[in-house]
Amino acid sequence: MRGEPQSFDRVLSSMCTEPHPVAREAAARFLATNPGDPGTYPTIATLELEAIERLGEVAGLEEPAGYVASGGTEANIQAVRIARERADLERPTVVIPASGHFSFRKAAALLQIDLREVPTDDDHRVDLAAAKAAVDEDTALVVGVAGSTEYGRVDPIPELGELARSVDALFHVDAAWGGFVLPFTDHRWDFSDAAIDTMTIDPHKMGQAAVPAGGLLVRDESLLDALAVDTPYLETTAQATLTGTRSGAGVASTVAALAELWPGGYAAQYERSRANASWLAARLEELGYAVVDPDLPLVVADVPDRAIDACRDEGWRLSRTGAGELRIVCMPHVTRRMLEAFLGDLERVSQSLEIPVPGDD
Ligand code: 0PR
Repeated sequence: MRGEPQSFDRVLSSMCTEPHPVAREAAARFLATNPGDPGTYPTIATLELEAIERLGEVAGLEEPAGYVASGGTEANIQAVRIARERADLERPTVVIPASGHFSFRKAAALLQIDLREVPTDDDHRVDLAAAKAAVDEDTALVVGVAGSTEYGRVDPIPELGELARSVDALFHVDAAWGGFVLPFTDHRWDFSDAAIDTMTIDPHKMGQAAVPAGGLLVRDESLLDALAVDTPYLETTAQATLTGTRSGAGVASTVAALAELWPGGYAAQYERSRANASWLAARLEELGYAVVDPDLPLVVADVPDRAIDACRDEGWRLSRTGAGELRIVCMPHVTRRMLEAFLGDLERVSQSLEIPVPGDD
């Protein structure tokens, strides 16, 4: 075979990153194992219990249950499925901030539930009054986002939990990206802070595990019963995952990364990423761009499309928000030197193409 995986040198758009060396090594070692068949592959099945134990510690959950999913999409779909099964409503609704990840739209299509989208406020967090108006007796699930995909914002999680309780709905927190940085902030986001039933928390994002490693945590093991199907010809009798056969690489690399990095390594990484985000935001402001003040390590700025496209032509991997702004995720592989090189290119292409800075009249 020819071909090499591309390097992360110019990747500023991704929520995945270079796996930590110990995670990479563990993934390779367990590549051919299948935690979907725990009777046949008991070693990886035991490691999965350890992965969930450790994820529970990150998310403030004693006696955690759940599993290592293929990613945040599967974990979110499964959370919606749990709520739908439990609610027993004719046409259940899921109340979700407009900032919710598009995986919930997949869940809605697959599970035939209605999404009721709640607008966000000026700071890109859910509008709580609008959320209150959106819930009713048909609400099976309320979703809160702890680290939103576009702006890295954290919804008022305890308040949303209370709101869900008030209509006897379940409460799901999507901390797919935020879960490995939020423990080092003042945000109230985890199981010890709020009446959370289920959570998505992905080791293959800020957790520095190898893809595919998503995380679904549930407060009470009985919530998984809603997902279980009988498995007559396996040695175990039931399976709660959406996938059947799945690679043990994600499970093993999750355990390896957490054993190596929780909590000190992740805390240090958070500080580095946060400092890079603040620095980048300040530099973009100096250059005259309107910047959305970063909370978690994700920077959004109003940079003209032509400048973004020209930087892309230089090899930079960049993404835009739905509103068209430049969005840069300060993942572990994103260093200060990379950001300096990017800003140098941004200034150069803008000058040579005579692209004006918005608002700089
Ligand atoms: N929940 C949140 C909050 C997410 O940000 C993501 C993925 C998911 C769930 C789904 O996770 P999986 O992809 O593991 O299933 N986040 C973005 C995505 O859709 C990250 C992103 C966005 C990457 C825009 C690049 C980009 O240009 O992949």
